[in-house]
Amino acid sequence: MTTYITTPIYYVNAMPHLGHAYTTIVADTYSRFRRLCGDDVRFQTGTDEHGEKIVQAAEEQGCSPREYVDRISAAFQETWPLLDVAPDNFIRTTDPEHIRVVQEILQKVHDRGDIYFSQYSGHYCKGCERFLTEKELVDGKCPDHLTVPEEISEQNYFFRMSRYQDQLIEHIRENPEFITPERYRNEVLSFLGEPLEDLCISRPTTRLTWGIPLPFDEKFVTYVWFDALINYLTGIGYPDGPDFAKYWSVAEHVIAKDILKPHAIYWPTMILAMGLTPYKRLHVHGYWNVDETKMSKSIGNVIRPAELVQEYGVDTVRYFLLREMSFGLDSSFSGEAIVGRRNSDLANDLGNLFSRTLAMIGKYAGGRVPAADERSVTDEDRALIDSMEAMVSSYRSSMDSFAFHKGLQEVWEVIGELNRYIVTNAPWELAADPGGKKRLDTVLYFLAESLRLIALVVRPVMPRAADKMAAALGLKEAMVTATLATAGRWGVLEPGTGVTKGPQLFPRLDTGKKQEQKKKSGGGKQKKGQDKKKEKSAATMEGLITFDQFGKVDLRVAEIIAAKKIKKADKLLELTLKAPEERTVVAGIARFYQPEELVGKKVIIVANLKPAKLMGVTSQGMLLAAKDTDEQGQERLVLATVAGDITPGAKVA
Ligand code: ME8
Repeated sequence: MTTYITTPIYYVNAMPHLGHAYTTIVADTYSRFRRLCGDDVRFQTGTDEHGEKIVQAAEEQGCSPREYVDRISAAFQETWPLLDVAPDNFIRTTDPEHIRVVQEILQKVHDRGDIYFSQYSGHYCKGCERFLTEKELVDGKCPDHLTVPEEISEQNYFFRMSRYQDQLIEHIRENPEFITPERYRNEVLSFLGEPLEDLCISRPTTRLTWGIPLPFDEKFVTYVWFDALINYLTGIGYPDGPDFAKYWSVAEHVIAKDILKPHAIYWPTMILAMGLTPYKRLHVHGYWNVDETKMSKSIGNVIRPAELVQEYGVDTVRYFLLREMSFGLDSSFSGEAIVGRRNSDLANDLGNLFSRTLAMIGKYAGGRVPAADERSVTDEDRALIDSMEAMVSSYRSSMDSFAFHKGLQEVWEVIGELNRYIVTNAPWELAADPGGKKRLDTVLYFLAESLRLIALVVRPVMPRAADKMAAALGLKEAMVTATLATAGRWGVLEPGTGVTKGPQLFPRLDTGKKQEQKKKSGGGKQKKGQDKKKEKSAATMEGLITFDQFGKVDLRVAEIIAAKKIKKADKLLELTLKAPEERTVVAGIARFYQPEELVGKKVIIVANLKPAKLMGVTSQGMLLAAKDTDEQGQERLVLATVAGDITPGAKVA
């Protein structure tokens, strides 16, 4: 299979920021994922360098447009390697080859009768670099830039977009995946419910010279969109290069919602007018805000990718952005949120699982992955294989449909299962038991093989962590570069493979220190209200939680109405609770309570815990209990119960 994935080409009137970084990391992750699936992939990004905004920005900097675009384009090109973003092509709209192709296409569309000359007057928004329709204005202003558009009347060239309206509607209807997520497809279809106006595609040279001259009238230059969108063709050698034939039919574009209309309406109609078939898929994501506030230079809360990487490390930044944002919806960035994900998902869940497993293989198996003993494989082990294989398959479909957050969530669910697997199997107890060797070997093999699969699937998101994991697990080069089809199944890791306990994958970030550093480095550009927010989050970081955070835990009284042992798990009991609806909870209390003594007890449960599978049983909550050791060093556990007349389901607060 073949994949062609692109980002927008970014305007050089601003330096790279968090929003640019997100889109480009998404495209990079997707390209790595498709390579993992064995595809021949081409990934393109670049810079958009013509237009009034650029001339203005250059004037403000006191340099020529040429000097200015070279400088900012270089800043974009230097940023991507810092984020481990590796495009195959970086295109600039000032490249001579691009200029030649734009002129060739303009001529072709003109010759076909789809470009005409006409008088025009309308509301021109400088920020959008286009005329806005009456309907788009909100209180007479551009809704995106909150400025009153200029009334301009001039003669210009127009693209006969209206001619392709019906064809476009049909194409969108026949191809449900053409624009995703669905909400954006619906938005476009609803816009197309009204007659389309033709698109003004030129500026007179009396008003703008920093653009591509129209081949049929030198007194005009192209309007930015007719120039910029064509980059997706130029970059693959339109019209007759071999790469064009190979990649155009599979083109996929990633953008944010701000440029939906140009990509979902102008671009496909332009393509139809050229006699080509439209791109394959358009993936539209939401906007990143910062601390719930719009990112803006005047507020001083613009997040720079290079600083992020320096502070948190590239893998953490990539993981955070993809895990935190539900693709398609807006999301908010905060230092607290990224540190939270780093410490809980990466350091606690994945990092600890990895270091504990390697340490145990070192201690109990001489640093070599032992072979699993067929006869000591339990139902729990078989359930684990099923979970791992199910994870690989759902990860694959989530990543393919750009639900990165979901793909990662699925991976982290099995990481949670593996951490529980260590607890229920207690390898240290097996090691202390003279007859426990075979079971111990089996448990260690299952852990190592699961980690190999996890290293494989996290690779597109965190290439560096995946490399470290592969090296520590002693994987050979061929295993590291293998595709999902060959390496994404159970049982590939060879017993006897030597493992090494390298440095920690994700050391915990000392949150207190980070806050301190921030204060020292004068990260105080925020508004006053935001400073307050920061103070609040500092309190959270030092181990205190806010009332709101506590309020998120739904504690309830539950009555135990049935209890039974779970086969082959001597520490677990399966409980049926009334709270007030019936639910099942698996509790690690079998060593402390007999099932029959539990029925009728009113306990306290965490009712809104994400369900988790334990030994094949889905547990929907957690019981509260107190634990300590008696004088002989024996562990004790007592459930938190409530006395008195209270209905099951009552809230504990
Ligand atoms: O529109 N959150 O360039 P541009 C998420 N040159 N993504 C964001 C974002 C935010 N807050 N801010 C920006 C242009 N982006 C044209 C494109 S393409 C043929 C021409 C990202 O520099 C997002 O991908 O304004 C958005 O679509 C893009 O930057 C806009 O970049």
